[in-house]
Amino acid sequence: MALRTIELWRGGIDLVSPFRTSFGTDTSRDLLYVHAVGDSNSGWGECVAGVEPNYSSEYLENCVEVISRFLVPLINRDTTAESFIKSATPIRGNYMSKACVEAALLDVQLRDQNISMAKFLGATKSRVASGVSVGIQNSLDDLVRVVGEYIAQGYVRVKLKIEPGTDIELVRTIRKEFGDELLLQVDANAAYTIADASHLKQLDAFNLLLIEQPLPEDDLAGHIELSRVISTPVCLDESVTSLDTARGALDLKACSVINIKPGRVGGYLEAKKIHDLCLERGVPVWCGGMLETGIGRAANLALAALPGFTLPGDISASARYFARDITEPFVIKNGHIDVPNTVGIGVAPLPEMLAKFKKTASFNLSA
Ligand code: NPQ
Ligand code: MG
Repeated sequence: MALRTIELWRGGIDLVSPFRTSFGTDTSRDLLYVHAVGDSNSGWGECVAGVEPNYSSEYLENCVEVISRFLVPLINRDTTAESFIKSATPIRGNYMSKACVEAALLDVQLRDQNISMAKFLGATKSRVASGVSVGIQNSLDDLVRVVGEYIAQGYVRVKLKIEPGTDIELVRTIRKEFGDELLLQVDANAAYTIADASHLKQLDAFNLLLIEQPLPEDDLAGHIELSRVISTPVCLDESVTSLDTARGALDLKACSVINIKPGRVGGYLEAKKIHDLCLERGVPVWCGGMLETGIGRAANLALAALPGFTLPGDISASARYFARDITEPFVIKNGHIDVPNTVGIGVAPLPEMLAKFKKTASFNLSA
């Protein structure tokens, strides 16, 4: 069961509503998929990079370049996800590029082996609790309405995007409107500095599950200091790019919770290692989201079904982001989403949706 070809597919899907964070506003999702075609099966991986380098330094066009010039040449007909990741060690950074190639290779090899991604990773759950990430709105009234709609749809946890100037009042309003029982957390996407520590300490009054990535990605010392000053648990997202950075952040007490995103850490194999470390240490983790379509969402569900994922994550229903997903849509039922249990990631692009995408590159593999 050998590989034959690596294809790159590009396209885009409009979002059902604009998604605003401290770093920008998105109205559509530009997409890059890696399609690994083998003798008997094929697999898909979704790149989580955005068009601009604002969530992190990675961006979509750069991923196309890195995958084409540096990662595809590492792949031959016998390459596996594991051998690929090992051979890609000399390529520094570029986590999102590595992750989507690895995901496509994993999907095809698990299909060849006739096992599901969930089983391969060690899943212990058949469905996962679903949380929702709510963008910055134009007014508090809009925010209350939007959060109310998501709660009515069954989301079991709400994450509010915050930035300087729209933070404490916003949390106070949502607590007042929806009560103390609501599982609530905030995400700053690195919009503050350690000089804001006493300001952020006001959040301690609202019994939040956590504050996610308050300070810049590289400011480990700042997160250590902030963790000492505030009682709200600090969770890292952008700062955690590998098992090593995860271990360092925990050893130094820069955070007490980790948001695991396979794309951000270079793949599902690395994501599982971070999960295993956190499980061993009793550190809660949850699975983040990058506005994935069904391809990335399916694989994330398999990961989030591991036992250490004790907090509800950002894996929402397809309809949270897209009127039509590229796969069969993932739906929320009683606050949960089913984990795919058929071979590989369990889903593939629908032909009528893929028809709107373009195959932009095709690389034939040698022996
Ligand atoms: C986060 N995701 O947890 C990210 C941020 C994010 C669901 O809040 C294009 C590419 C748009 C990546 C928007 C959620 C994005 C993006 C937001 C990542 O920090
Ligand atoms: Mg985040």
